[in-house]
Amino acid sequence: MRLTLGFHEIRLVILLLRMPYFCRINIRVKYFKDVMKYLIVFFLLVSQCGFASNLFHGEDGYRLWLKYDAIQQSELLKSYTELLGNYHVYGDSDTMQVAREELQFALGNMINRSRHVGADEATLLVASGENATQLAERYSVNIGRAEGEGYIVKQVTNNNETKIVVLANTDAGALYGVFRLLKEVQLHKPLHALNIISAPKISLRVLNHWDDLDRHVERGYAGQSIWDWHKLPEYRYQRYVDYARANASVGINGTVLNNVNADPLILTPHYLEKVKVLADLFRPYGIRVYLSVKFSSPQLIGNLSTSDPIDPEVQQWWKDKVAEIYADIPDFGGFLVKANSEGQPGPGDFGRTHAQGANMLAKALAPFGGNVMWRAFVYANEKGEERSKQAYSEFTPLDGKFDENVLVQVKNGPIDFQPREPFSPLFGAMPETPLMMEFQITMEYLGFSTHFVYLGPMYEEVLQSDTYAKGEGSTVAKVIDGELFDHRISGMAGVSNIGTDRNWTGHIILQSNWYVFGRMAWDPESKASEVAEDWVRMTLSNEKSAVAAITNMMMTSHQTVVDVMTPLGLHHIMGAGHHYGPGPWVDSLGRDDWNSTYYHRAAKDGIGFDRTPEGVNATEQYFSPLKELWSNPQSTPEKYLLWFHHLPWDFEVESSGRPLWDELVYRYFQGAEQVSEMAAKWDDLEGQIDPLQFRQVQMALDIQEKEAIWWRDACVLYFQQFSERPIPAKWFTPKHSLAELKARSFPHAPGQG
Ligand code: BDP
Repeated sequence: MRLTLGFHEIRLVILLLRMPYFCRINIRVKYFKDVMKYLIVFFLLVSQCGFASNLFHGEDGYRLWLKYDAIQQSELLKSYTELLGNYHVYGDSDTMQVAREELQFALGNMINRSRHVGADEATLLVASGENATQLAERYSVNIGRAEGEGYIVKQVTNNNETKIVVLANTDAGALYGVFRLLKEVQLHKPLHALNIISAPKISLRVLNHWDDLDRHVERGYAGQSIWDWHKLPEYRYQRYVDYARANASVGINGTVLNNVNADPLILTPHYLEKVKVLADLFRPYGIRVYLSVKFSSPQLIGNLSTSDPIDPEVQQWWKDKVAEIYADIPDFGGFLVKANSEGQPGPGDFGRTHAQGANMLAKALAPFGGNVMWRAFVYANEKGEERSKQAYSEFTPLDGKFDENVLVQVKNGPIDFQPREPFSPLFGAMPETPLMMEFQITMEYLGFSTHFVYLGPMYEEVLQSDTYAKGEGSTVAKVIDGELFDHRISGMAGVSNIGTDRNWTGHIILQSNWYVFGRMAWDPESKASEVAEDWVRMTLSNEKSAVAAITNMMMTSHQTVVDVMTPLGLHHIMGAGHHYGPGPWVDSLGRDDWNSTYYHRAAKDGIGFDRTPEGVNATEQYFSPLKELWSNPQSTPEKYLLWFHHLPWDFEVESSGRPLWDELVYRYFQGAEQVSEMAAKWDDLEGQIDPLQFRQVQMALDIQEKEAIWWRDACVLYFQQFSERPIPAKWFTPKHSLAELKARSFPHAPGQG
């Protein structure tokens, strides 16, 4: 236990010591001091036992970035009250109704005035469709630019009257516009020059919940699944609605409720009745519900003898099932499918291709406007092909063979959500198929939910990577938003980090990953730093110095976790199964491609995976000039060095001039140092943010510091067996022995598969 003296504690101690003066009582000073000493010790103990938060104001994080705290600055308050205090929301659809409710709630909190009045009296007008078109004419606004779910938020003047208008073509667009306006207020932005036009660049912006029907969350570290299947359909938590509000506030418009390792029962009437309730609750917020389905469902719950996609009975079974779903959920989004991957059934079991499997489902969904999101996360040890190459080999021949309403969902990297990977070579290589991005928001490979990691920079790095598919500038962002190959539908999925923890994500900072996912799905050109700043200002503090300090910490936190775990392009060396902690020694799992030794290839002659033409030739899957650049260690970015190359221990690392071994040790040393620095910087924030949030992050940083040293020692000592070189003493001396670290076991680590 670390004894932390916050400024509240110090203030109280001083107060206690000065009591005789305040009380002006005549007691013997010596006796008084003794009593005070006991009181102080008692107080400190209580405060360190976690009760202190009860004594002070504590923000538990439930409100996420929608805190809507009261505006204190009088000038701002005056202008907001003048322009926003009286509003009118046109229309009475459920969506316009929730837009009205959100305004009422938010403005009531922020400016203490919130009145829905007649359109003439109102200074804030919110409208969609025909109403918006009329207002646009009256105020000379070009609404055409707010396409689809887009919106315009603008200050307008007509006959000397100044108003704020939120205009959209659709109801969902108007709701997004309302959230955007509320964001401006939360950020304390002036309204006078307000002129925002925004429309999503990606059509399907979807969370993937890896939630099981028993409420276990695969790779979830924030409590149980928020879907209480057992109590549905009757029992509807307020949390369901707050979940929808949070998603709508960042433009997320879809949610896949259940795990990709799907339980076939989700398609039975018993569960569909529950799914319908969630769909009804989310609909007003512009959110469509999707389900993960098991490919063998016709056999498992339909009593058929096969699930072969070309079997007419199987096709009919899916058609009937889809019709049954749409009868209750008319805006059902469609299916997400993990097939022939990690033991899941798929069309391959019947000698059919992924396209045949996907198209069978697509044909059932098409009449209702539903989509299939077919995952490209496939690999099989038996294939004998190196794992990073398999998805490309299997899917590129199918380009052009998928039905119109199929999207192929591709993880950002070619292996599996590692702290850092080069982008998957599939991006750019399937011009005829809409490829959907799949990012991991949850913290499986990134320190579970105790590490301070903001993923914005990682998402940005991937999205801004140039695939060169159509020459320079063919970024991953342009592939997935449909621009590069002119696709009608586009998508981005994020594997959710949400659970029943009061603060939703287990660690307050990790709320930012849900937030940035939404922002980047809306606009994949977003800047991670700007998004981080917005999030900090709405969630933690609006004070300049705190905003700068926290944003800086967030922006470096991803590189830190890479240095802590897998620097220089190392990957997949986590503990077996649960992926908790280091496990570079893992070499005895059922399949080669689950073992750490398969990936790092450390030996006396060096370390790293030769994926060049001299090795497994994975570089050939990339377009020129990447395939040439990445085949040569001198022209490979250092961050991918050991991903693509097996290099001798004395290979000179260009940026530092150090031999590879020294550089590796240095990176691990630096990773642990960076975490300590982060902890120190966080300590400096005491008193600047809410005490409860401050303490929670501080305690998590204690864990992260301990684990960074664990990673450092484990990896350096393990690899040293091969390098046979010393650990430069100027950096550190390991705290643990390799034998002790290898003996650690964590049978109850959370989030297991
Ligand atoms: C891996 C996870 C596993 C998932 C799998 C997937 O460890 O739990 O089922 O990805 O994406 O990273 O299907």
